[in-house]
Amino acid sequence: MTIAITAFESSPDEGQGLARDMRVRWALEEVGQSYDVRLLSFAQMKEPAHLALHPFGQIPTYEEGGLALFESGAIILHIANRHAGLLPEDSDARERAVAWIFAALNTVEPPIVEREAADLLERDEAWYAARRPLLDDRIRQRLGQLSARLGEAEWLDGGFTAGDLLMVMVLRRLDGTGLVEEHPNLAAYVARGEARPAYRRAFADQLAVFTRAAGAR
Ligand SMILES: N[C@@H](CCC(=O)N[C@@H](CS)C(=O)NCC(=O)O)C(=O)O
Repeated sequence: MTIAITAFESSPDEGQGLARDMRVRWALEEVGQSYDVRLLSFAQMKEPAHLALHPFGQIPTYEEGGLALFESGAIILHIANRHAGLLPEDSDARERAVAWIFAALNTVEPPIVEREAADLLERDEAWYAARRPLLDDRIRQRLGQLSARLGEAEWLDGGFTAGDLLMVMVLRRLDGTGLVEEHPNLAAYVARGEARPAYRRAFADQLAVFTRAAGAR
């Protein structure tokens, strides 16, 4: 059955692979599923046709036959449940991998997104300069805890799972901040994720979209 996902027509990250379609692309590459990509402008994302798929008018979405999903976590979990390669066979290990999916999205990503939102929307506020270090500290606390848990292991719990895929993508949001590099084991963990052939294919595909859009301007 054909899989179709949505992505930015022209990503604000300029091809850095930080938009959340990258997670879905990577997961599909890991499990060897081909997919089509429907590119959307910001205006199209807020139109009724897309809002029917995604109540918040965002990307990514995922369509497969009669199934339409939104939320990158739900999409990754669906792909991981449907295809071998992203969740362990052992049922306890599988549940722990799901816990890491939630940890990435629910515990590690929120303070990172909060910092991004502050930089984007609050720079001109009088309290921005005072608040910013607090946001960094919240991220540092999570990174310290994550680093302690990862230790010298290659992945978070045994072999590579969907939990690692999402955690690497969440940590990548900190590219250029130096925060991940404060923990060499986390920096190496992200580099291991980025070195996976499936990651590289997904990254190249999303970059090609941006390059084409930039060339057409
Ligand atoms: N929690 C959602 C977040 C989706 C999200 O924030 N998507 C961004 C792109 S990465 C978006 O569509 N932004 C445009 C907008 O919100 O108008 C998920 O994980 O899928």
